[in-house]
Amino acid sequence: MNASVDLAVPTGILADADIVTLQSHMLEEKRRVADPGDTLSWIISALSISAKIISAQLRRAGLDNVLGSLGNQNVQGEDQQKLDVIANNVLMRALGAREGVMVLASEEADEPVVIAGNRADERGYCVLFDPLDGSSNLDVCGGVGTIFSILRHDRRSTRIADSVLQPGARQVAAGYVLYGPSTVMVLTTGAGVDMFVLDTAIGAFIRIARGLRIPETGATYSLNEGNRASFPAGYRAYLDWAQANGYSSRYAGAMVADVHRTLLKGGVFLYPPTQKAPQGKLRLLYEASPMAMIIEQAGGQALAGTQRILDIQPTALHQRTPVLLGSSAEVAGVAEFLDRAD
Ligand code: AHM
Ligand code: MG
Repeated sequence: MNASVDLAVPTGILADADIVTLQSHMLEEKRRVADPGDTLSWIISALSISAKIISAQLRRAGLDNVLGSLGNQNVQGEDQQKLDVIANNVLMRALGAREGVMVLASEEADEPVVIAGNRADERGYCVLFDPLDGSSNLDVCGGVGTIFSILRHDRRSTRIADSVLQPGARQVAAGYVLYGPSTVMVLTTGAGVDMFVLDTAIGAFIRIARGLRIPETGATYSLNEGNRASFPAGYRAYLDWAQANGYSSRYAGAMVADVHRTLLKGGVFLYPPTQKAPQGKLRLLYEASPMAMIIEQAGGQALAGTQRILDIQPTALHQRTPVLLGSSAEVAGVAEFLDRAD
């Protein structure tokens, strides 16, 4: 007996009306973002190829024996994982070769790298990144991510390298890649937030959501509660209130995974000041600022305690900041506890 063959288009991306790759998305964006020479698109394309390479390396890490520590510390005094260095090299190579990239700055490098050969040009860009955020999750096959921030070169800086020291409000694009069960890129170029999933069969990021909006509320908080005793009083008072009001706790220990869940499901993500880290643990320029831009573009709020993260004028590449971000009403609720405790 002949089995009948169903030739209907299978469900999944092919069932949708439009199939838009990250590349074609950037062609669409070109009309809105002033991007002479398509430099921004080329930078996003370098981030995309880096994400594909890093994603492939991560999937094979246990087989290729590249898990674990390198035995070194980075400039922040943190243990470097082998994959931190691999991911950093991939991004440096892919981005360093792009025309119009003037400065690269990474969590894994002490100083910004000025790309030789690119003249100081107001159309040039600075790209800042955390190559592999949450890398201590690697050994247990937990989610990790890459975070990036893109700024135009600031002609007023006396040294080209100082051009990276701009408030987050000046970012022209920001985003992250989450390496989880799928590899997901979330991107903003200043007009909303879009989400792409890597289709490994065809090697392309496919847009799966446009104009993402973070839920206005969400009864979930995400923070390292082990540090509770050393949080300032306002954060402790908020936790007492949240627990008395049926809130859930979710914490992956990787900012990209925790912010991604917060973006999609609502709630708040926090990294408060602690006695050990009075400015918090997270870095302003390549962790807090790009995440703040994403969250604000999705309709949420992002504060450093009570000040807007995107308004902070940075003074050092690796400076830290407290982080409180997520659903607008939830962030406002935490901020009230912080105000009251002052
Ligand atoms: P990393 O950039 O060295 O990986 O550190 C940043 C990570 C974030 O992903 C995460 O939110 C935070 O550190 C977790 O810190 P803790 O282990 O103190 O909760
Ligand atoms: Mg990090």
